[in-house]
Amino acid sequence: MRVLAMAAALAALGFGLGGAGAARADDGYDLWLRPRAPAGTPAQVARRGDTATLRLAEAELRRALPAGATLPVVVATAADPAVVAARLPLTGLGDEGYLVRAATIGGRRVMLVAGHTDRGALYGAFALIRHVATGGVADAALLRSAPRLALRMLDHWDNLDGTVERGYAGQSLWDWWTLPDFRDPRYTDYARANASIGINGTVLNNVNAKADSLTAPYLAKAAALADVFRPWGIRVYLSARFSAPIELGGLKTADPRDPAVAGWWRAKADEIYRSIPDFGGFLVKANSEGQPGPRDYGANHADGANMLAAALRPHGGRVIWRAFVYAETDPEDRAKQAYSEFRPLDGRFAANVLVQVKNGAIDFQPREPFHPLFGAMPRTPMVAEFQITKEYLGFATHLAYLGPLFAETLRAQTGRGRQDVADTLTGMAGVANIGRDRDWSGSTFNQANWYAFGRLAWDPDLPADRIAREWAAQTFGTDAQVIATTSAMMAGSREAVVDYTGALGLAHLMATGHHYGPGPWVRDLARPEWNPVYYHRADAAGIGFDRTAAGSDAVAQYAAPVARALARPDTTPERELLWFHHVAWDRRMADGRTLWEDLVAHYDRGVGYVATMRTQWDTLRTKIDADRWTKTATYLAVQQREAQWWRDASLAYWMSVNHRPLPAGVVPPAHDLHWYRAQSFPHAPGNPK
Ligand code: BDP
Repeated sequence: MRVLAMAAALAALGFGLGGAGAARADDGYDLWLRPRAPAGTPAQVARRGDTATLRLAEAELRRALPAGATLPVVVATAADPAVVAARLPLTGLGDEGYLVRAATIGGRRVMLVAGHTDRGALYGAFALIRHVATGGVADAALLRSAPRLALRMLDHWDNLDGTVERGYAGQSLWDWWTLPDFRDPRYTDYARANASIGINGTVLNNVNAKADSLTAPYLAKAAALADVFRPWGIRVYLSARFSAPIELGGLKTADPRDPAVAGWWRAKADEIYRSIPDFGGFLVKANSEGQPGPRDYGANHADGANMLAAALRPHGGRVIWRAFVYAETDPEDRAKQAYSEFRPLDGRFAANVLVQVKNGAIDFQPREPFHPLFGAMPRTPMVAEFQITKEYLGFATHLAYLGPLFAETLRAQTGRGRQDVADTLTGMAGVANIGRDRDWSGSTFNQANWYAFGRLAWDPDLPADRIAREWAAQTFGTDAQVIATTSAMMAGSREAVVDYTGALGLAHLMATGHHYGPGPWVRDLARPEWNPVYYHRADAAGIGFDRTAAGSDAVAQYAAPVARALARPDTTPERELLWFHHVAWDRRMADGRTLWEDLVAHYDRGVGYVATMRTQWDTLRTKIDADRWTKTATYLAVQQREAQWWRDASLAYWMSVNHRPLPAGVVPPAHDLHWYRAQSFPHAPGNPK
C-alpha cells in the first residue's frame, strides 16, 4: 500500500518509477541523481508545513535516503513554531540557505532540514542527499550553507525551431511546438536536476533572439515552463530582441529614448507578468555580432538597459545586459572594447540592471585571463558568464572538466585590495550544455560541467577537485577506485585541451563558423578580429599579441598591481604569456627551453594526457555499466584522434611561419599543411545558419 502510494506520488511529480529513468538506468538520464531508493523500509521522512516546494523536498528525501538511518528526517521552514522553539542557529542563512542537523523538534530527536523559505529547505534536502550519496552518514549530518551569489542561472542558446546554437547534445529540450499543452515530464526532471545544485534561474532562448519569443503564443509556452519550474525555485527569463518594438509593435524605431518605444516595452512587461508573475527578466545581447541595440540610435548601453529596466521594475524584474560587445568599425584591440564601452557607464545603470561579463575579454577560449571589467564597475551588479557547452573545448566528445576553468577565473585576484573575481559578483550565468540527448549533455563527463557550474555558483570557493569527486561518487557510485580514477582523469583534462589546441596564452585558433578543429592559418574573414592570425600574430621572428603600452595597452585596463605584472613578459604568468606579449620564438622559458620548444612540448603533453585518460578509463571497464563505459571509451578515442589533429595541424602551420625544425625526437605532423587546410566540415553541429 505504502509503496503504491509512494509510486503514485512520485509519478505525479514526474519521476515515473517504471519510466525511462528506471528502465534504462545506464543511459545517463539520471545524472548525479541516480535512484538510490533502498529495498526494505524507507527512511522516515516528515514535513511540517504544506507548500509545493516542501512537498518536493519531502519526496526527494524519501526517494533517496537509505533505510537504516535511525533519526527520522523532518523538513520545515524556520518560522514553524516547533523549529522556533528549538532555538537553532538559523540566522545568516538568507532566503536560500539551509541548516541540516540533529535537533529536538516537537519533543522528538530528528534530523532537521530547514531554511527560512521552503526553497532553502529544498536545497537542504538536496544537501543531505548529497552528503549521503558521497559516503556520509545520514544521522551524522551537520550541514549549513547559504549561496554566495544571488543569481545562479543557465543561459540556453535554444532557438524556436528546436536547434541549439553551440549545442552538442541534440535538439532543444523545449518542444515549443507542443507547449503549452504538453508539459513533457522531462521539464520536471530538468528543474529537479538544477535545483539539486542550486540553480535558480534559466533563460529559455538564444541571446541571438527572435522577437517571436515575446509574442502571446510564445509567452504562453514560457509560462507553462515557468509553472513547472516554480516549485523548484527556478525563475524563467527571456532573451529580448532589442528591435522587437519595430518587428512586433510596428513602430518605426527602437530608440530607447523614444516614449513610444518605452511604452511598448512597458505594455509587454505588463503582459508577461500577467501570465508569469515571478518572471525573472530580460537578457539582452545588444550591438554585438549584428544584433540590434541602442547604439543604432546613438544612445548608449545604459540608455538601452535602463529603458527596459523601467518597464520591469514595477514587477520586480531585472535586466541582464551583456557586455560582450565589439564592433567591426572599431579598430581597437577586441580584448579592450567591452571595458572601454562599459567602464564609463558605471553608476549610470538603474538599480535592477546587472551587467553580464564573459569570463575573459575575448570569447570563451580554453584559457583566458580574467576579464578586466571584474572589479572595475563597483557600482554595477555584475554577472560572470561562462560557457558550459564546449564550443571551443572539443564539443561534446572531448573529456574536459571545466571546474578548474571556472575556479581559475572566480579566484583570480583583481588587484583591488584582496578582492578576487568572485567577490565582485552578484551572479553567475552558464551557457547550458543541455539538449534532448538521453544523457542531457552529450556525454557522461559533460554532466560534470553542468554540476560544477551550479556548485561553484553556490560557493565559488569550493575546490574543483572536491567537486569532481563529489560528482563522481553520485554519478558512478562510491567505489574508491572509481572515484580516484575518474577524478584524476578530470583534474588535468581542461589543461590538456589548452595544451593540444594552443598553450602559453594563445587563443582563437579554431576553424571558421562551426569552430570545430584547428584553423590558425585563417586570415581572409571579413572582420579582422574574426581571423586567428589577428590573435596570434606569428611571424618568422616571434608570436603573440602585444597588449602592453607598446602595443594595444589592454594591460592598462587591469588594476595597477595586475597591470604592472602583465606589463613585462618576465612577470606575466607563462600560461598567459602570448595573450599579452609578442615574444621571440627563441625566448628562454622558465624551464630553460626556448618558447618554440616549450610550445611543441605542450602540444605533446596535451595529446599524451588523452592517451593516459584512455588507459585510466580502461581500468574501470568492469566497474562501470557497459553503456556509459563504452560511450566514454569511444569518445576518448575520438578525442585522442582530434587532439593529434590539432597538434599536427598547428605544428605544421607554425613551422610554415617560423621555418624552424622540430626539436630532436619530436614526431612530425602526419600530413603537410595543405592537407590540414583542405579539411572541411559542412554539417558540423551547433553552427548557426
Ligand atoms: C560566440 C559564439 C556565438 C554566440 C556568441 C555570444 O560563437 O554563437 O552568439 O559567442 O556569446 O562564442 O553572443
